[in-house]
Amino acid sequence: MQKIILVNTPPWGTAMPPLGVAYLATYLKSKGIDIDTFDLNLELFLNSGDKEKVFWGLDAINKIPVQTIANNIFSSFMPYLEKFFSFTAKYDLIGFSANNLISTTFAGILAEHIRKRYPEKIIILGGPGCFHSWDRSVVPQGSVDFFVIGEGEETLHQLICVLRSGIDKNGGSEPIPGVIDNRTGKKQRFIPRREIRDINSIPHPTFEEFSFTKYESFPGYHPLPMLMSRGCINECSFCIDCYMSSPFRMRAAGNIVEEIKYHKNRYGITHVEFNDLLCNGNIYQLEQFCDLMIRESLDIRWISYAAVRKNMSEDLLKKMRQAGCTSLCYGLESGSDNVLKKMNKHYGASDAAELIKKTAAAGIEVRINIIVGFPGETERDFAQTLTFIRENKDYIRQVTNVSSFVLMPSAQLAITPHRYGISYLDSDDLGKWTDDNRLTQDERNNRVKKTCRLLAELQIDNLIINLQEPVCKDGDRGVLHAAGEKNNIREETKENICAKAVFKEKKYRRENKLFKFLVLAGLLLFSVIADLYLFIIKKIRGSIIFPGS
Ligand code: B12
Ligand code: SF4
Repeated sequence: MQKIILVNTPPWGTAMPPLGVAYLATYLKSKGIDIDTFDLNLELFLNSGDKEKVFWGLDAINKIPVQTIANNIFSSFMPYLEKFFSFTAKYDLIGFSANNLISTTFAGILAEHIRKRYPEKIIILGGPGCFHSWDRSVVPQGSVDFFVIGEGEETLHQLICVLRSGIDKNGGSEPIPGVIDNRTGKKQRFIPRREIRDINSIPHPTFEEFSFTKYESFPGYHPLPMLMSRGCINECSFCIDCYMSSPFRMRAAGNIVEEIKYHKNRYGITHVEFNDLLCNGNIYQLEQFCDLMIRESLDIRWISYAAVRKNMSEDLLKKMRQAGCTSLCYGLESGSDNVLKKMNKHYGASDAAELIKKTAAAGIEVRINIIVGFPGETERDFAQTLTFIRENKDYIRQVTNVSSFVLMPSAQLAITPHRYGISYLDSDDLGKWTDDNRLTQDERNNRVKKTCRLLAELQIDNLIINLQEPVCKDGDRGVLHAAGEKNNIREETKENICAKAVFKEKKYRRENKLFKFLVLAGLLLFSVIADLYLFIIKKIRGSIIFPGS
């Protein structure tokens, strides 16, 4: 097992090389393992016409069933993919990187074809798109040998070493932490891998495998993706991202700045897009990073996601601006204290308003995300969100995502749905739930539309609208290819796929009203019998105090 290739699968961003694959490539090379990479996502995008570009749309996943998109990408690029399959012939191990459910579905199709042509190849699938069981349920059985769950550096390295050593052939190897062995199709023991504690020890990506001129770039804008941290400090009740790479760890200021200098000197980058879940998980270290950036006068601009935190001072925000920060995207989510509390956010609407004002005053563009239709969100709560946007319109540059709330199976909310008043209306469709206020999917979508109308009225930019509408409206169908339509596609929403996989594994702790009733009835019966027993004892002996006591 000598030749290895890592392949980035579509759809994913096409403005910059994929960060996950870049990290893995540099890490393996640092361990003396020679590998190639291939950005299939970019190549297909560059070969696509207007019709196919729809599949790369950020909200395509909410409009068109995932299998439809994956099948259509496959049928649209068949001639190109034929060449790709022949190209893979020279590799012994093919590692697909999947960033979302569409890319996992697409990687599954590719793996199935490669398996048919070259049964001896080892095929591995990793990335955020196959982290959860429901994501993996879309991969055809027998196509992928191993799934790598979570951070891939150490896991992939160990897996390659074990496969190369041949120990594994005799079935003698112990389960590798972070790896699901999918070869037999039977459930195997899975040991999660411990996160890499000291993330300063991970060599930063060199990106030397990627051809920069191919990525979309604008005059004066030459970005690269980076991470200053891994994980998150919070556990919002609806979130699943915080479990993918936990706990929160931040790189030392010097370590981050060294990487920026490297990319600047080698590639002449002008911008950095931090892909962290939040850049302000450790305020002290963030400040150290800003101080160093200012001292080094690197003239690099950067953007990031951030959490609303009460301890973001005016001074810090000014320093961030001075250090090159031009935009922060806050996961603000709601303008209602009631909803923010249910979300397990550690701030109220007034804290958020204060922070975005301070951010804008420091000269940093404010982007926010909004979720509407959260379980327990009343008409009044929703109105408060709209009022929040209206009152703070002068400080908000963009509402990046307006999303109808989606129940993700491993989020706190879905594990204890009764605590949030959620009841399922259809066990096969996670989209079909209601809450104590009888909030319906239609109403959730209505609230998205109302929010978007307000944004249009206030002339606030809005990038992604995540509606949870019935799949494949006629308008969307128009963009699909006839070939894909004939493929006997199962039309399922993202939520359908989640629900089926999770209900099948019986991971859900669904509120069982009958069970609750039986327990209560049992307790009642027990106390009646106990009372009766004591009453009879008293009648017979004249006292319930036993002799000698
Ligand atoms: C930045 C980002 C984007 C950027 C990407 C910009 C870019 N070019 O870098 C943009 C805005 C384009 C984007 C788009 C989308 N995104 Co996005 N994105 C992210 C985010 C925040 C960070 C990804 C990242 O760079 N991570 C850092 C790298 C180093 O980590 P990594 O990729 O996970 O790689 C590690 C491991 O996974 C593993 N690994 C990775 N590949 C492989 C391969 C092998 C063989 C092995 C062994 C291991 C392995 O090893 C790596 C190193 O440790 C994640 C959040 C998250 N928690 O991951 C969401 C996330 C990946 N995105 C997500 C989604 C859904 C989307 C969109 C569909 C948009 C949408 N409607 O929500 C689109 C995708 C379609 C499209 N057209 O692009 C979801 C995927 C959920 C899922 N399981 O399906 C995530 C998890 C966020 C979320 N919960 O909604 N996204
Ligand atoms: S702050 Fe963001 S990433 Fe962290 S738990 Fe909350 S929603 Fe998830």
